[in-house]
Formats: sequence, C-alpha cells, structure tokens
Amino acid sequence: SILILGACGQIGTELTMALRAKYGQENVVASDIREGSDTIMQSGPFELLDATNYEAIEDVVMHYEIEEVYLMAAMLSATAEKFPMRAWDLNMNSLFNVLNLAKEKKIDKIFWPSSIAVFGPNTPKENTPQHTLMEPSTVYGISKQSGERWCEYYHNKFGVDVRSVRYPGLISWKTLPGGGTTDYAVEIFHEALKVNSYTCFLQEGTRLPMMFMDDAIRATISIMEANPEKLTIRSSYNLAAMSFTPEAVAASIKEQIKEFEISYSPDFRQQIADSWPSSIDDSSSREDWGWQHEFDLERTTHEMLSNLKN
Ligand code: VAH
Repeated sequence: SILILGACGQIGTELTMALRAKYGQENVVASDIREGSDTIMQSGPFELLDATNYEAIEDVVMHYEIEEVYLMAAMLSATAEKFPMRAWDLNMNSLFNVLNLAKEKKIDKIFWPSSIAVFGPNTPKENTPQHTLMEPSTVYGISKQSGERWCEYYHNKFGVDVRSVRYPGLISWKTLPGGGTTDYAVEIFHEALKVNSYTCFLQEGTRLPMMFMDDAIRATISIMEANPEKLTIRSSYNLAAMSFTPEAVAASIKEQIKEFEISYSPDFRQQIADSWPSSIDDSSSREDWGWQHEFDLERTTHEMLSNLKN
C-alpha cells in the first residue's frame, strides 16, 4: 500500500485522488496533521499523523503494510521565513523519518519533493542547469538543499530508493496553496472571477518557473514508476513546464475576462522571488524518465477559469 504524509496540502490533495484512482482507494492511506476535504476523508483510509513523529508513522506503516511513502508535508517559503526553526524541524525531521524507515527496510520506496527554491541569488537565472551553483537564501530553500544531499547520501550509502523532483510554482484549482511565494499565480484566478481585479504581491516583470498541477501529479507518478536503472540523479531532478510574469497571467485572463485589471503591491515575498531562477533546464528529466509537460499558460488559464467558475 501507499502512504501520503501531508495529504491535505495543495499537492497532497490532488496526489491522493490521483493515486487512489490509479491504484485503488483502499490501497492509498492519506494522512495529515489535521483532517482534510470531504473528498480525501471519504474516498479511502485516513490517519491523523504528525510527520515528525517516527513511531506514529512506523505504526501506520506496519498496520497498513505500506510499501511506498510520498512525503508531501512541509512548511513553504513564505511561512518558513516567519517560523524558521519550526520549518527546519518539520521539513528535515519528516524526511529523516521516512529515509530511516527505508534504511530499516520497513518501506521500499520514497517520493520527496524538492523545489526551485534550492537555487539562490547567484545561480544562473535562465535555463538553470541540473548541476549548478546553489546558495539558497531562504529557510525553505536551505531545507530543500540539505534534504537533497541527505536523499543522495541515503541512496548511495544504504541503497534507499528515494526519488525527487524540484517542483516549480504549482497552479491548481482544487485546493488553495499553503504559504508559498508563487501563490499569487493561484490567487489571481480566484480574484479575477470574484472581483475582476487582483493586487499582486510580486512586482511586474517577476518571471518564475511555473507548472499546472495536472503536469506536476503526472511527473510525480511517472518518476515513481520509472526504471530505477535509468535514474542518474538521486538528489532531485529539475522539472519544468513554463515560465511567466504576473502581467503575462493578467493578459491571458483578460482574453476571457475583458474588464480584469491587475495592480502591484510587492511585499516581503519579492525578495524571495528575486532569489529564484526565471527558467529551468529539465533535460535530465526528459532524458532519464521521458518527462514532457502538457500545459502552457493558455491551457492553464482556461482550466483555472472554467473549473473555478462552477
Ligand atoms: C513556494 N510553491 O512558493 C512553493 C514552491 C517554487 C515555489 O516551492 O514556496
């Protein structure tokens, strides 16, 4: 069976539904620190679980005979700047828990998400390479860089089958995002439909790597199903789909909502966004496990507006 830690978060919610559809509802155990949406709670097994509690996770793993764990619990970039020590504790100790369960052979396979936040202010910003200078300047980015080092160490030293991708900013409509710097790219669609306008907390011209959630979920399942001999990267794979600025999203929305207006009021998240790349070279993912994105900004805007309208 499969266990998802952080199943009620922005990615976790959609990942749980996708995995249950693919592998059967009873074979996918959702867990989180608090209960989630009705769809999660009523479509298969759920456990209240603190991802930093090793014994609690071990109990669930033994009880449900879990073979694979998707660790989606984390504190994201903006929130982590407000609570650095809590972010480090959650982001790192949850990872140590699952890596050690695998080292003890209690589970066979792990998915752990990294992020473009591993890159820092002096990382090349265009077509950021898989291997490059990385001096992350956020608590979240530091935890992801350190997490990548630990994943590679446990794979090389103990043969742990841990797989990871560096997610860009993710855009979804089924759940709200949780405290990230790229959350503007989700909020803008909600506000466009509600009040025909949006005040963006990032300034015009802030171009960031982004991805529609359906692509991110497909990438996650795809790397977990990939032939392990093909995986040359055991830190975390660069993953890309599109890059855009707030004004580009606004223009795309305007094509469907003529009177939509965007304004800008940058806050502390501008400094975080400025430390990240503008575009990502994901050729390693394309070569090693056949990655190919499907959603561009046009299709993303259409999906967001048509699904949020209902
Ligand atoms: C965040 N959505 O903003 C996350 C992600 C690349 C962005 O890590 O923190």
